[in-house]
Amino acid sequence: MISLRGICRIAIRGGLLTALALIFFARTAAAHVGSPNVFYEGDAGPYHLFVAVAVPQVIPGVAQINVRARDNDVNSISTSVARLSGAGSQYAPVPDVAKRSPLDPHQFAANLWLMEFGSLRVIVKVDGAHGPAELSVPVPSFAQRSLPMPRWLGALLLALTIGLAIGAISIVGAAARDSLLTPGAEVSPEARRRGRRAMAFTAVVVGLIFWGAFEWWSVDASDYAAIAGFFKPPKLEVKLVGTNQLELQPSPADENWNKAVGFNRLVTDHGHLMHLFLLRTPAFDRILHLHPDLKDGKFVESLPSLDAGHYEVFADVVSNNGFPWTLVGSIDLPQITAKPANPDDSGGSAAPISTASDSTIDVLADGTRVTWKRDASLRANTATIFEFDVRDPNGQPASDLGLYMGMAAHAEIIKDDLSVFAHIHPSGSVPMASLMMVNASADSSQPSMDMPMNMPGMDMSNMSAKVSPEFSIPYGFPKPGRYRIFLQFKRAGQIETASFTADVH
Ligand SMILES: [Cu+2]
Repeated sequence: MISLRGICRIAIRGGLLTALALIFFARTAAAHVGSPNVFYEGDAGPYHLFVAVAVPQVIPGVAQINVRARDNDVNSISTSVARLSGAGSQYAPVPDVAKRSPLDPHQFAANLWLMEFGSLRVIVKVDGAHGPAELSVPVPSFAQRSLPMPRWLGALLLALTIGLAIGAISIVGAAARDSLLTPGAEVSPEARRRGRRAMAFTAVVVGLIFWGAFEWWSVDASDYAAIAGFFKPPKLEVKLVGTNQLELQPSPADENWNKAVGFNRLVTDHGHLMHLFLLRTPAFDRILHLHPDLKDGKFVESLPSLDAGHYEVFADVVSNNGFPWTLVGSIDLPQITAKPANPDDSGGSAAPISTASDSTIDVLADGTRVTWKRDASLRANTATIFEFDVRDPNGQPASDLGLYMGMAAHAEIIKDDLSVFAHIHPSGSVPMASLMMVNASADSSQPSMDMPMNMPGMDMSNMSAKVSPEFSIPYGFPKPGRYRIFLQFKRAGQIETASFTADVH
């Protein structure tokens, strides 16, 4: 037999499953760890924009949108939010006009309420010298945590609730006792008994209502926590088989993730089903960027040469609805000597992060000189465009840069306590798959499988295209602390890995 509490839970859980299904089947997210904000650089028609979206920690919540126009041709910007795809995605509300900064006329700011979980897009409408234009930035809307109720608010609500209960009971009691009395008449013992019976009955009803409400509250709170938990990075089981075979499986503990996503509904991103990063800790002095193959439900990779040690593992995958995830795990590995299994596999080394100092120049083994042109002081929660410059051993701008997996560069950003891992590109933190979806849905005349070719740093139609020796990557560090940045690019057909250390305030 199912108890009342059971029925209550089943009803509400049913709602949760529907909510999860909606979130899952109509959304994209940031494939990162601890770095939920969205950074995007791209074009709204003739206008070149840099968009940063600071997402709220809880939903509903307010997202802060900052738009920076590169040129002097923008008169006004307005923003609104809509679903990325599916029902309602074409019906954006009336846009809010973004405020132009009085200090910097290129800068516009707006606040937008994100009311629902799921895959949303922020629509940026531009008006300026070349007429109106717009662009959509995919924004994942999901709870990162449950906000605790402040004690004072809980106490206040409890006091108000008790007051309401006493009021309800006494009103019903007085009505039952006195309402049939003629004015001025004495209350009979019979009427008093009737009043007390009504009060007792009302107390039971009020008690049941409160019990139901508290039950609802706690189920709702635990389900909210479950939704927040659903979006935590799934755990990865990593083991070494034989001399250099690495096997990766999602942890069975992440039951919901395995059911909703798993390894059998993935699509390729930059031509690979998985982008696997191995980082040697605690020194952060070795990084491997590998591309395992899916075989019999597991990802397998023949490891290339590497130095023994403890490695943290970050695995980026994208599910077939465009939803990107980063799975996390770790493994102790012995010294391995072997050839790379895949031409896109790469690796690099750096000085231990503890002894390194804030650095902006890295000279690689072959003399390639990489400069990170940045402010002397980096601030957390500040959207920035990181500019890089690659020079050959003679100090000349490198003329032989090519695309590495379709991009001018790939950057991996990891905080020294491993609480942040982000894998970003010149177009920003938005995953390619999401960008393709948003572009396809924004222009319904375009078949959804069409790949937009106008993304900065990306041109899949010509993999041997020349790349400028100066390129930029938009990002904002999510919190203060020490970070290691690995920058990967292709020079003269070789994949190079530069490294930097950044102290963020
Ligand atoms: Cu990449």
